[in-house]
Amino acid sequence: MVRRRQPTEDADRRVSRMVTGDDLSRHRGNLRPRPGNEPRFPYFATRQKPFPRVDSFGVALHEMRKTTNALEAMGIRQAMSGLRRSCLLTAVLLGMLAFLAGGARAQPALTPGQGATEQLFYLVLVPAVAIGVLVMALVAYAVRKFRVRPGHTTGPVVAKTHDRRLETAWTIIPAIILVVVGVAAFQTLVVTDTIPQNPDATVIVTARQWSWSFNVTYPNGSYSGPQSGAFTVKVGQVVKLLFQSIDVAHSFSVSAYGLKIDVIPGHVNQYWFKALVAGNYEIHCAEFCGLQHYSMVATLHVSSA
Ligand SMILES: [Cu+2]
Repeated sequence: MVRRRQPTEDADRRVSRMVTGDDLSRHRGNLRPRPGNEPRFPYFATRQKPFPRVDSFGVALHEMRKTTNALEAMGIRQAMSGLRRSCLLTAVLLGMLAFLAGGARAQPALTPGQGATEQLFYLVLVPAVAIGVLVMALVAYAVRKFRVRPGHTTGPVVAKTHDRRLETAWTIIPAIILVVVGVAAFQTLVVTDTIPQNPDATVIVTARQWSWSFNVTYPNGSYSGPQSGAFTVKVGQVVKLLFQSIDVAHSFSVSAYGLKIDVIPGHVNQYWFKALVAGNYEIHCAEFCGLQHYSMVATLHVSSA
């Protein structure tokens, strides 16, 4: 008895001949190897169970199996390729993000240090999100394009494993990004951590369980304090801060300024700020220092000059 080929098998062969050599998806997944059609790479021959040969929605199986390359080989062009669609989506998301970042930056800086810190934050955030979105889009594209499809039995004739230009690009571009971020981070540190030599006011901040007190001294020798729970400076004054603790470790934090520095017993830390906008700013302790740590708050009053 002569076994007749099933019509669907003929369709398989016809379609797989139409798929061009650079389509990696052909070696993902196997049907049961038929004589003369054994997979060239045994590694990919693990699947023994055939894929279900259903004819869903009245569409012939070989019609469902056409890849992008097969469509191109037949002279049919899609309106937009998957990669182009991914790039467009990435561009739209980046535009939205840049818009949001621009809105957030529209507020004026409260101190030079806060402005520099926020600038660095967005300089890192925007490219990081862009790279994340790009990687996710490429993964989604690759998952979709190279997914397992029935009838894909052999790999490309010449498998591509190296691309010198691509590898050079993905080495040099991250190196440039790291250098830019590193330089920007040091520039920010110069702004935030350079303690001024001739401040307009020096504030000795004393921390104890569980309150803050402040002694403000001026270059002409006058002073105010000690005041508990609040102190006042003027807009534009360069203020030097000296921190001491009389018991345990605390941390002086003005979150609106992005300013936080540890207050350690036996060691005087220094910091500085220059208020640019009048207002009242909350000071709180940012190091757990005992049961009433939560109540260790104070207020910085900035009066207009
Ligand atoms: Cu504390």
